[in-house]
Amino acid sequence: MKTCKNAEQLWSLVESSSRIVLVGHTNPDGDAIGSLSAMYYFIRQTGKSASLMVPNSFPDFLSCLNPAEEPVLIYRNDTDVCEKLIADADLIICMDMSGPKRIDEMSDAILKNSLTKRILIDHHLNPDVDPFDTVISDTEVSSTCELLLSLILESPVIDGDISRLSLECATSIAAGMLTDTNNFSNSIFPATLERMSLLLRRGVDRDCLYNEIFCSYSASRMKLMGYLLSEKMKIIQDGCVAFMILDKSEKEKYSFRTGDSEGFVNLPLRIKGIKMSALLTEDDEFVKVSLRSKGDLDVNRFAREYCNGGGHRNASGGRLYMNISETAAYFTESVYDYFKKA
Ligand SMILES: [Mn+2]
Repeated sequence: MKTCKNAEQLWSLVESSSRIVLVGHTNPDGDAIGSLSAMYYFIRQTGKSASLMVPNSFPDFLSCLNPAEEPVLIYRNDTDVCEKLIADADLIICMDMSGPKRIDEMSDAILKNSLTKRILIDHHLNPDVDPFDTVISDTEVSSTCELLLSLILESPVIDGDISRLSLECATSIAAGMLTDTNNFSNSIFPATLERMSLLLRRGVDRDCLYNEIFCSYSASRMKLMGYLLSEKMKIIQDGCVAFMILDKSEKEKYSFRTGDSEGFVNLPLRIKGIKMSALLTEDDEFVKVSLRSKGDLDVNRFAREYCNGGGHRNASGGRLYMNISETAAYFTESVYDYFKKA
């Protein structure tokens, strides 16, 4: 069995490697950037270094996590540099993704060199284990950052003593936990708050991190949120499902930047009776679908069956390859079909 829960294998691979590349998923979120920077700071503490990269750019509010001495490379902007680092790597660690599908055009480069060892560290359901030599997968954690903390605590360098962890590493881990749980309102497991407590004891400034991440939006982003809720939110399926569609002209009108729609999909879940919420956003080659649900309603299954995607039971995503004008009818029909089968 390739899947292992113990950290020993991971840290011995890191120890025996010298050219390490850390990879995060497309449209990087706080958990992706947080786990990259946390792993970087930890590896640096062991006297080594690593290169960090993601397929496309990440929102400004995550810049506070970006290591100044080894900034995260953007594959789409720096393809040649990234390709060379990947080709020369002896260890590639992919984090916060269920498989290479989540890194789009970068996956070819990652999978090309069969001599390179590949590790996956992730918390999503049904990881694609085949392309990896080692898979560390745990779905009973809030985030990849939380899983990474448990692994780091088991490393010989830290050996269970949180005071040995650098503050930068602790802060990056806390950022991933803060964002994936939407400020501790979902995906909380019994160990999640204990691990967060450790990070606070280590000196993480949660208030500062909260302000950096949740209170640094632009005015146009707030106006877009108001517009979507008042003009675009549709409620269907007898008041159980809400969805909003954001098209390109609206993105332009509200000077949309990467990350601006972060959190929008959660808002309709605050309405009594709403069990499922979706945000459909027009992108260049597809329509991006974000899905959230409450309780037993499984949007992972919905994403797999109707949206070419997947994720978690209460938080999933996918892509629709159709014109944005067709998506409202398609989504409504899919919801109807899904509820009929359930
Ligand atoms: Mn995550």
